[in-house]
Amino acid sequence: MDLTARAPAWTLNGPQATGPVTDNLLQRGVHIFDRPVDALAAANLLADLKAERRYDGSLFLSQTDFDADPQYRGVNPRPGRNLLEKYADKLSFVEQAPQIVSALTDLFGPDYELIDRKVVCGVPAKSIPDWLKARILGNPVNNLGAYVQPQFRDVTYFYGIDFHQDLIDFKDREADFVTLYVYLHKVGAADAPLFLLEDSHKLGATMFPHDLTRTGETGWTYRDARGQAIPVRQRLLVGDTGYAAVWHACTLHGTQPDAADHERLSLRYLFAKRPGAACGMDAINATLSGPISLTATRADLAPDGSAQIVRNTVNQV
Ligand SMILES: O=C(O)CCC(=O)C(=O)O
Ligand SMILES: [Fe+2]
Repeated sequence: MDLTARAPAWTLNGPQATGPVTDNLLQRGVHIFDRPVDALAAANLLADLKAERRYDGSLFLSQTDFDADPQYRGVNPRPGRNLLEKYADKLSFVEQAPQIVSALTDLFGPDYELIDRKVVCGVPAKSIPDWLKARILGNPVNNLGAYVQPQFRDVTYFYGIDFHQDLIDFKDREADFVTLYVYLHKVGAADAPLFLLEDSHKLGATMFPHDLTRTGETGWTYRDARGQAIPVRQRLLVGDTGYAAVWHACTLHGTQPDAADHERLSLRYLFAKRPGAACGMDAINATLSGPISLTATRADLAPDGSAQIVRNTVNQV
């Protein structure tokens, strides 16, 4: 990522100075950290997380138990049921890392809010029971929370998720936040890396599933419902232990199902602006050519939370 300091494309009235991270989110929708967070601390946390449980077929309910009472909602980590709560005092390698603090200060000013933090697990194909694989085939969002045993729902488990904006979980909220992702081990092309579409934040908030047409090896055309179309570039987020990236709430990204023979364990944070003085994030949002909030963020779910659209774009790459 080009970190060369250059004059921002906008000006702010007020004392808030912003820098290269705001500039990268404004220009590309993403900032990839040159400097990873402490890899030793990341490996240490990973060892703890692995000692907690096996991230394999033993996570799941039986087909009979699932079908007896399918629950699609309320199956993600939440306060009181979040594995990271147990390891809160081991997270300073991320939360106090100078490059992370400086990036968040660049975007939000010194007073920003942590709105969520959790472990995300990409579950490898071999760990998913056959009945479940058949059932979720082709679904755009394979969050497996509905199918894992209740005591394991303190982590979010994915078997791929189609291109989405993280705003998807926040109807009626402005895109006043960013996602910070940290890899706890080396993530290569086979380890369910994130695919991110650079420049895709520029259309603002749009409804999931998104209108994307491939134009080449890494190129896509992205359309909104208002008749705008822009070219966006696919970037594979691969890197070593401690790799970190931060993206705008409207930046499209997704993952393919985990083809490796092991799980991918990562940290996912959301950080938001606190009410107050204009900050870098406001300057970014002022440049978007679409809304910064939606009254409905997704059209893929039936009223009970199960999938009613079976279609997937990221898996066609
Ligand atoms: O880690 C993944 O597989 C993707 C997760 C993701 O995009 C999310 O949690 O919003
Ligand atoms: Fe996401």
